Amino acid sequence: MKNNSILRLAIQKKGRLSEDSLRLIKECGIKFSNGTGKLKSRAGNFPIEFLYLRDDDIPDYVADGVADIGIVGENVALEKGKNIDHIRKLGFSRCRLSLAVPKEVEYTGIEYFQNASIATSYPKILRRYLDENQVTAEIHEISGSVEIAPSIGLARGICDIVSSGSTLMSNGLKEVDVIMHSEAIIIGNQNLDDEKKSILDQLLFRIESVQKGKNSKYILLNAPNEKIEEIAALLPGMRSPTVVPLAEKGWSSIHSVINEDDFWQVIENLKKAGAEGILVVPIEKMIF
Ligand code: PRT
Ligand code: ZN
Repeated sequence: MKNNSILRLAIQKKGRLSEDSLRLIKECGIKFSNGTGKLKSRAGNFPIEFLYLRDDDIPDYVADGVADIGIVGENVALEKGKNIDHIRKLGFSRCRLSLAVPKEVEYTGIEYFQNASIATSYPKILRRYLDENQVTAEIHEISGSVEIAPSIGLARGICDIVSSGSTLMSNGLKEVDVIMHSEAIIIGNQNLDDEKKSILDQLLFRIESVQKGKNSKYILLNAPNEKIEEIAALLPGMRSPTVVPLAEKGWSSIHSVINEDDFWQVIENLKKAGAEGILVVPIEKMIF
């Protein structure tokens, strides 16, 4: 690899994606300083440069090659993005893009919006969804405070990002249909050269290790030797569990890795099978 090759990553300057995007980069062991007000900065120990931008601008910059890759919500990638690759989901900034109507409306289905007007900042995604459902409606594109549109008589309903639902509730609205679920993703330029692709692969490898670590826990427990086989069968682990004899005769310590998703079920089963002194420890990174 030529040492002058550098991958330019666009991240949101200030907003809901910024903190988690920077945390992920740090967890990948990449060191940088991001002084406030900076437009860009360079990592000290990895060939990557950061561009700090408004999230809505990131898909275009990536498509044009001003940035090589970027982190945005899938909602923005789909709305603004043309000719970009969707490379990897990142698991943070989860939300949904939904249709909402005044709470007193008796909503029976998407036909409610037939010939109605809908306010949104996501006209492209909304239009596609309405077309798929054979609904003809007028779309009012507005860039902020979409939730006030029904109360000022601008629209019959809205299509907006929902997370906890409290914004809808405090504006007298209710969510009636989810158009898409969204989370932060890495998007990429479609014509990266081999050197940039190779840096991207290294970055993705690190991200994957961090993500796998987060989804897993290291577990240590004690068990009587005659129970080892039964307990080992409950622990899928990376290969098979490590079994170490304890000083106390007839007992062993068993170590393994378990998945966060079935964590409590596995613990229950281990206790039933005779496991004692169970310790569960977070994993920072997992390399295969
Ligand atoms: O300034 P810039 O253009 O960069 O930022 P922005 O203001 O456009 O975006 P920002 O920082 O608000 O959001 C960035 C991304 O975070 C979005 O594109 C989504 O992918 C994701 N995200 C996650 C959210 C939310 N949760 C969210 N709750 N984006 C917006 N909201 C807003 C929503 O628009 C609504 O006003 O929060 C309100 C709803 O929240 P609840 O919790 O009341 O339901
Ligand atoms: Zn934005």
